[in-house]
Amino acid sequence: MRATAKAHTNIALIKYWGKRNEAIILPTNNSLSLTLDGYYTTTTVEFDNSLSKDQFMLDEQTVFGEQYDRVTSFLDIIRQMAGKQVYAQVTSINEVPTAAGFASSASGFAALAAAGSKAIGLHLSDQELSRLTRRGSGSACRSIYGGFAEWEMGMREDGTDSYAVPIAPADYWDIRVAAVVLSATKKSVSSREGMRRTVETSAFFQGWLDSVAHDLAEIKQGIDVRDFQKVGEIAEANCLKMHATTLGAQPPFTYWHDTTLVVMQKIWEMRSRSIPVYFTIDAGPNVKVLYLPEHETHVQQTLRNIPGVTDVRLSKPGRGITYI
Ligand code: 2P0
Repeated sequence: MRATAKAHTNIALIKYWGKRNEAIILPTNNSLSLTLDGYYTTTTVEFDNSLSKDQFMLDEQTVFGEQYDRVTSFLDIIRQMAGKQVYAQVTSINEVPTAAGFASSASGFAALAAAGSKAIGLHLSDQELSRLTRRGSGSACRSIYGGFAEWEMGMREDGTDSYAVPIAPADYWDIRVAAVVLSATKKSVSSREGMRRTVETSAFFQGWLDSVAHDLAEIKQGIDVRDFQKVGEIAEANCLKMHATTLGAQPPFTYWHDTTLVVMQKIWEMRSRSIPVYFTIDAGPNVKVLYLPEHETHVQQTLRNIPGVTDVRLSKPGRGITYI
């Protein structure tokens, strides 16, 4: 009744932006990501008949409130699947620095789903595990796999066909990602709220949806032939379209800070000097920069020298779920 799993976070190159069903987390579009090696969560789940409720320890602190509620609701799904009413002790260690602007929910729910389902005796395929993980946090369903993964939105309203599939493993292509950390301030619009507001009110949301199929087809072709320029161009354009939807929402909002734009312009300036670098940005101000290993020293130095940049953290493609 006890299992430990490790999961890495992922960065979306084609973004998940919009839900068609909030209760069971069904997206409005497919998305595609790269799992990263530097950021991960290790979680142990132990189901124990002597417990009268779930317990959740994160980085050696007992967790209460909303974060606890999300974990117990997710364990309820696992219990229901297994047909067992037994509470769990959940112990997680997060190696995802909040300041780097990566969502720890992706690695967190992937590790919880893997450890929890194994501990309770469910023997899930990767596809079943990804489908379960989706219920905790959408982007987490892609973290079941290493390297490139695509979350297929599915057509059914019961969610049975909405899960991630592997596109290429971690050792397929050594693309690097630099997380450019800007002076931290807490974001005022969560990604859940941002997505909801965009779907309900943004004048640009339909345009976003209409463009995703083309971006996905193109980026998959680029990955197939390891065409870095193509993958970078599509990822950057897709990110900009996602962020454009927030400006068309009511009330309008943006995740960008002034330094976000400065970093973007620096990337464009490097490209004008024939250095192949591209950016993507999630629901926050930090910029993630895509580059190839041979440009690491130059890219890192250039980014570190930008005023307002507090840190630059480098990452390689990472592996999928592992059990410890
Ligand atoms: C992504 N993001 O594809 C996109 C790009 C943010 C921008 O997935 O509500 O934490 O838990 O399903 O997965 C952030 O949203 O949202 C996200 P929920 P999640 O990575």
